Amino acid sequence: MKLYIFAASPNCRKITALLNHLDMEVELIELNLTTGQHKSPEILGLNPNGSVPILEDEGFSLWESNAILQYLADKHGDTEVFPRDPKIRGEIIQWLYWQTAHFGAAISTIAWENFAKPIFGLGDADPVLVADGLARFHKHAAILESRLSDNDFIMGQNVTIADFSMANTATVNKPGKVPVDEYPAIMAWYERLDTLPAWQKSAVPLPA
Ligand SMILES: N[C@@H](CCC(=O)N[C@@H](CS)C(=O)NCC(=O)O)C(=O)O
Repeated sequence: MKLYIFAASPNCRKITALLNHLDMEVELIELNLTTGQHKSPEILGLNPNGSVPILEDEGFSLWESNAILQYLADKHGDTEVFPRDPKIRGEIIQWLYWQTAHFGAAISTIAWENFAKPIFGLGDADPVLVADGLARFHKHAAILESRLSDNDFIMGQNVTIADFSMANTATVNKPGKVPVDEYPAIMAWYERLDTLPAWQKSAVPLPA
């Protein structure tokens, strides 16, 4: 299997953390997003969005980081990170959708405006977009905070792909001025994740 990534990307971190956790080997192919390598005809042939991560497995290509998490966990077998039990599995999938649609989307807006835009030479943060991202962030962070107040990880005592997905912006939160530090249970969960070697190893310094 080949995995196309930009190692500092939060959506790629989800996948590398899972690969480390399950001790799975893939060929990593690093694309430089700052020079547009992800928009080449070859990459667009694998993913018409021209974004990473992309997984390639014997002629089959898969994009969307949360789909890749599920595929890799399933290829590995019945594991605690994505068990076959329909109720547990259904709830993990619920959190994955919620990450894409709500929590992750709000953080993406804030961090893109405050941190990534200048790196890509796209100008200053738009205060209207930042305010919108912050409103959505606080609404959804309160839900995650409540969930994590009684649980070590999103699904209880065990780390699952929902955690690797939801925590993906950990290195971006501070430079992106995402106010996660207003949520103590979320902060404690980030610290708990940081004790896992697979998660630690997936942290890559951000481009300046
Ligand atoms: N929803 C997608 C988002 C993928 C995405 O936006 N990836 C970013 C890196 S974190 C990217 O490749 N951006 C470059 C672009 O879209 O041109 C996923 O979860 O995989």
